Amino acid sequence: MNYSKPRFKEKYGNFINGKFVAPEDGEYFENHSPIDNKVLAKYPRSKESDVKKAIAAANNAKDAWGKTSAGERASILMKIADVIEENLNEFAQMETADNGKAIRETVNADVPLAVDHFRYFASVIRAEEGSATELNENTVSLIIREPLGVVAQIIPWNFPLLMLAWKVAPALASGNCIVLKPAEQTPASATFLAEKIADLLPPGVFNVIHGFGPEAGKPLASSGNVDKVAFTGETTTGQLIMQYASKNLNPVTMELGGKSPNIFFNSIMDEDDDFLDKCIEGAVLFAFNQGEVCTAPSRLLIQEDIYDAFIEKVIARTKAIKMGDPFDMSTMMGAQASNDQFEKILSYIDIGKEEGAEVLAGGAAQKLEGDLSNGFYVQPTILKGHNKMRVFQEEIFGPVVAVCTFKDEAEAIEIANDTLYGLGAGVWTRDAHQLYQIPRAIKAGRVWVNCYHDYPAHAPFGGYKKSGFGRENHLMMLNHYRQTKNMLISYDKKKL
Ligand code: TXE
Repeated sequence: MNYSKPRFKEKYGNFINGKFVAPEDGEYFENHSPIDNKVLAKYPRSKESDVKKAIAAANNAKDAWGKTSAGERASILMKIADVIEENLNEFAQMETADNGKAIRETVNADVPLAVDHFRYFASVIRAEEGSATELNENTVSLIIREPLGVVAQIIPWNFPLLMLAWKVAPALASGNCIVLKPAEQTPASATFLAEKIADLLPPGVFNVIHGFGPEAGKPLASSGNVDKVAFTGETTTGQLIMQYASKNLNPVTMELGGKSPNIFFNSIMDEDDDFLDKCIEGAVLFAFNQGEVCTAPSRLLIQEDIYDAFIEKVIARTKAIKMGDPFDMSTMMGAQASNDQFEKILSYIDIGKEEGAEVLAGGAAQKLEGDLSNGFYVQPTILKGHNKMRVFQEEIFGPVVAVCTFKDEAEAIEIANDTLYGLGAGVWTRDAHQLYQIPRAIKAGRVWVNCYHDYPAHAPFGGYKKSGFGRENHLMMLNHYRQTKNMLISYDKKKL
């Protein structure tokens, strides 16, 4: 199949109460494709009054939706999954046009994973059974889960559809109504989804508000008429959102930044075995999704006695990464999501150079031909230095990896944990002791062992330290979207 930029309408509305509506003050913003910097479409520049309308619609719908059975909700979630799957290529093309990521990723990862998240949460709510416990012979304790009501969800631009699925699937499965604000850089797939599922959900259950953080996100997160705020994005924005939500004592879940270590022990170096090739691929995953991943393995730690031999292979593999038209199935790395992001990444490469880091690969913007010359492309870049440098400590969110060596296990753990963040980590080894003990010692919510960047719906994901709190995916996520009611029933006729 030949993939290309899909056709967009000139402008779109907010999705409120089952319909697309214009912003109250008639203001729109232009959304550009980072592939060629051309305008894709216009979206509402929503303000507080639009947000209030969406929240009111969700509140009107919440009682009826909250009373639906798990079976009814599961069957709707299954249908949503089917709709996304039936339109997989359209979703993938839209996501590539909007975010700049390579089509081979949207076709093979973003969209199928989103489908699976809806199917997973449809299934787990069907599998849930009630529980009642006898506390003594006359007293029974019932544990009942109730939806929270209306949840505000604010998502970023790096995996627009998948981050939507991570948030929307468990919230709907638990019986909540939603007001979702996609990132202003990537409004397309949420709008397309709303269009496709408008008939599947009662009006008001799922609402989408477009616009900028301070104008639309802030009133949403600050509202006293929502019952929870879920956020994925930058750590400092997460801190602001917690402040807004705290005024209403609203619970929050926070998926924030990361600076994940990817640690390679000397036992990987066996040239006669495929596992070494797998390790090289694992090291190069810093460039996956142009490095715009909260768990990007952006610090590469290599045991010093294999450093020279291993880094030579990693550099060669990095230089072989094919950049080019994101709609070409053979392209491995596409455009950065925005001009801001592009400039931020290049400025970090300069900071690294100024700090004395050695450039082992890349180190500059990538020039492409024709229309693509206006897009935002950065070469996959390897910087050698030490863990105190800013390029080792600050989230760059681009295809830039900072590499250093370590002597032994203790030093590997020390460097790995010497960060404000604690989202992801990778450990690569053939040593049975290390493959258990090292992950146990790393302060991060997800440690991949002999693999990386796998995100199954049924494995919990979330951060330690400044990477946030709360978990996504896995059935434990349901409890972030529910109240627990305990009913204590006495069967004793006389005793109080
Ligand atoms: O993120 P923000 P930005 C990091 C990455 C990137 C940097 C800035 O390093 O370079 O953050 O990106 C909404 N009240 N990550 O500015 O601000 C905003 O509209 C309410 C890492 O795009 O976190 C968008 O919908 N909402 C991250 C969402 O928050 C507000 C993924 C995310 O935007 C708001 C994205 C406000 N005051 C960026 N301000 C990860 N680790 O996953 C913004 N928003």
